[in-house]
Amino acid sequence: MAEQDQKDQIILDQLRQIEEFSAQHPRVFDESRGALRVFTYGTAGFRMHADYLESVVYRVGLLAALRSRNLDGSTIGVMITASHNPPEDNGVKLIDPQGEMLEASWEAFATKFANADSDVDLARAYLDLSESLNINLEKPANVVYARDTRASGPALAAALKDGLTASGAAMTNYEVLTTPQLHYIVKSINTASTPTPYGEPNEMGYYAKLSDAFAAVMADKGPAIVTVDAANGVGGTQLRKLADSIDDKFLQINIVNNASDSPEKLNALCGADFVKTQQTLPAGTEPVPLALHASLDGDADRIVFYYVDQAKRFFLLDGDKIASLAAMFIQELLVQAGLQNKIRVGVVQTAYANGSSTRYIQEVLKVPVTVTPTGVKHLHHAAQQYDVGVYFEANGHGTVLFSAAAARELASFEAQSPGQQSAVTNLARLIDVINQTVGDAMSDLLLVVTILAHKAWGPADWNSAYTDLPNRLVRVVVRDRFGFKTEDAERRLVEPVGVQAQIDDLVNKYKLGRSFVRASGTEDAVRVYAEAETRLEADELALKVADLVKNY
Ligand code: 16G
Ligand code: MG
Repeated sequence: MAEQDQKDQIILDQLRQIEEFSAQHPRVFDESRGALRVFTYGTAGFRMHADYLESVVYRVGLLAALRSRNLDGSTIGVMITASHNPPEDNGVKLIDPQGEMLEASWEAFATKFANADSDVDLARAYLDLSESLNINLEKPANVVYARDTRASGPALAAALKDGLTASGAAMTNYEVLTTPQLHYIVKSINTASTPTPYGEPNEMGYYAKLSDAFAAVMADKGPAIVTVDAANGVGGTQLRKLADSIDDKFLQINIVNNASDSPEKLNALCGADFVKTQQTLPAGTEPVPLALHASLDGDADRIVFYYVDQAKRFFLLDGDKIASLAAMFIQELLVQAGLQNKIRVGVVQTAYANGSSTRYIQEVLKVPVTVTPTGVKHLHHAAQQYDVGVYFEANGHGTVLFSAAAARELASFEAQSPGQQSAVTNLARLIDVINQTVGDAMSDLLLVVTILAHKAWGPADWNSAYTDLPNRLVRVVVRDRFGFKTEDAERRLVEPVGVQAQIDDLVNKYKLGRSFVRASGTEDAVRVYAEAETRLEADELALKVADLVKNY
């Protein structure tokens, strides 16, 4: 066969296989709408009831293969999880080569593939995308994947495997992992043959990297003691493995809600989302006063901390508190090293950050704050603008990014005193304690514990830095949430026209009042956030604004 014919044959084979396998993973008919269900790749990929997902996951496999080929065969990750959603849901998201979220321009391609009407249309969309981006379909494609502990996971992973097989991708199934572990593995694979490999590209390498750095930065401190609610998800088993690789003299972890083999219990009355939204203890905990507690979400990329005082009152230490603690500690070390003018720290938050945290970071720590729209990818990119970018959503999703230049500066720094030396050494070790690819509950746990140990602080000392303003979040079902358009990092409504002026009038009536409305990216509703000086006023403001928007 002539070379051109051979090429054509490879492409034709792929298209034929894509159609054949697609017939085994048909789109589900939505009885309630009397039409095929429509999908959108949102802030966290595709996420919905698992019954609808099989065709979507199959098609994500095709897209992952193209994404890899488009990036010269770099390894792409696919994670099957629905995070904090109920057990019957599932979801799927793509991970780019450096462990980052899928590049935004590809989200539309994912949506297009998921909504192709027929098997033939799907193969056509695949060919069209490869032609429009000049993707050579004969080139190798490499994809790795994993899933959380949901009952629907194995069947969806099988559908993904079919998508990868049909498109001729090489694949590795990492079975059950946390989302951040897969991000770590993707980055480690893609940096393996560079001068700065991120880590051993496997699960054991992940534990080794974190535990080595943690042992080094703890040095003569410890043991830290913490009780962790694992949401009955993947985080519990993985955290146990991490804890087993850390000496007891540094850290002792007690895990509760660790029934990952009972997937129907996932996130039920427990986990980071429950604790944050209900502002209360998870089921299955009887805290000792002033002891440190934490909750993970279903895929262990979020964490919140809390404790009770002597009177058994509950105190939440959420993402804003973590960001404040991390920024404070890193800034202190930089000052101690005399590097505060060379390495600039910044914090990235969303509109949901408590106003007290923003004031504390800007006015007390004198650290700049950037506000971005909701969704990790926005915060992550903004954090990359700083030498050290601390980013956290209030819900506990976040991490700290050290720029390559900052890491080099620390590595080559010549200390003039033992104090300077210890500050720089600790900063350099912190880089490896922190998962640089994405927010990671396990790595954030080590970060917080390290800082508390160095400060000799308990959770109440940490909490005393500032007092949260009372706040209230209300979910409002509206006729058309897409009619709500925002500007200024979601803090102001542009549409429906005129509503923002009315919100302003309400807000002005309350001391320290603040409120905003945005369409949810994961549910068919809008969310109203309000804060004010007292609990009563925060509740009242939230309800008034909710009342205002419910008619749109
Ligand atoms: C997604 C986002 C999360 C955000 C949440 C907001 C990622 C990985 N996850 O879960 O960061 O807080 O959406 O949900 O970006 P909402 O749009 O329904 O308020
Ligand atoms: Mg999550």
